[in-house]
Amino acid sequence: MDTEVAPAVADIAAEIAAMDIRGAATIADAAAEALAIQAKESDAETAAAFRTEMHAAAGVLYDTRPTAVSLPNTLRFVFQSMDGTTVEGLRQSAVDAAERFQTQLDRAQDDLGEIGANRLRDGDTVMTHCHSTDVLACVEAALDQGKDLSAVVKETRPRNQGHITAEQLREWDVPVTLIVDSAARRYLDDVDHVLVGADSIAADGSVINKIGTSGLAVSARERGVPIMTAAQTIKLHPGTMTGHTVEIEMRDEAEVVDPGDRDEIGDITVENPAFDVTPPRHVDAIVTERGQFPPESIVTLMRELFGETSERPWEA
Ligand code: RUB
Repeated sequence: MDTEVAPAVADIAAEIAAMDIRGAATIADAAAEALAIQAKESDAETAAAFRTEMHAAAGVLYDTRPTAVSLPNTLRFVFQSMDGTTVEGLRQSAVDAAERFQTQLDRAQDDLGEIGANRLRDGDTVMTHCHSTDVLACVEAALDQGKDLSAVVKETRPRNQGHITAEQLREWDVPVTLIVDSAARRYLDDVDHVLVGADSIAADGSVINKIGTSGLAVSARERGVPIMTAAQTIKLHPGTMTGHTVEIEMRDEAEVVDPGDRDEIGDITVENPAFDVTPPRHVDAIVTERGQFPPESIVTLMRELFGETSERPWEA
């Protein structure tokens, strides 16, 4: 019989899958919250039953979206910290670990923001793609330092996460120009930096981020505009140290073509990859809470943080 997970955990998983909860850092925060809920609401009578429930909850969360490694990294953190021989002991350690993880997540974003802000000068214009809270932390820290910034924001089809970025920047009184994705090259001459986030960073320094990032990076290189990735260390993908590649999520074609128009177009294939891979040679710096790194040297930090392991302690 399948182990039941707490209804609130199933709800959070459904919200991640539907992208009501989205963005790698926000997904990580929600996954930690969900594990804490599962631990608190468990009525397991034995330590073994409690662990089985926690594994089931982790499995439901893990299966939501495949590309953001922040999700399995969250599960790993909580499971590695879960300790005890009694239900109460395990419960307390899981709840404490989830809370600690969330606190560290917030602190890491603040620290990363300070580091990223140092790359931005007063009067700079930045170009953004998608909506990244790590990128916005850099912008916010630069504004707090008294720098004036303006932004060219790509809308980011098909889900238009650029609108969320634009709204946030306007709340901070940053002048925003919203453009369609295909206009990016034209506007690169007007900007000083391209700022993007990451869902995963591979051991070779490749940046896996919202579809369109790699094309933007190629154009930015051609124009000599520096491209910076803002990514907390929970975006580092330990599995890539042992040769695994990052799975790119393919989403529903209805995000691309309105189902009402589908028949009229005729018999075509529609594909909707949500992410792409930008090779390290097209990225100038990866900014983390541990400092900024040239992409090619990020593996050193990965080894320090994860060792050589890519184990999955959340799997039973
Ligand atoms: C979001 C996306 C973001 C990264 C980083 O994609 O690609 O750039 O997740 O975000 P989606 P953050 O909208 O499909 O989840 O810096 O907030 O972790």
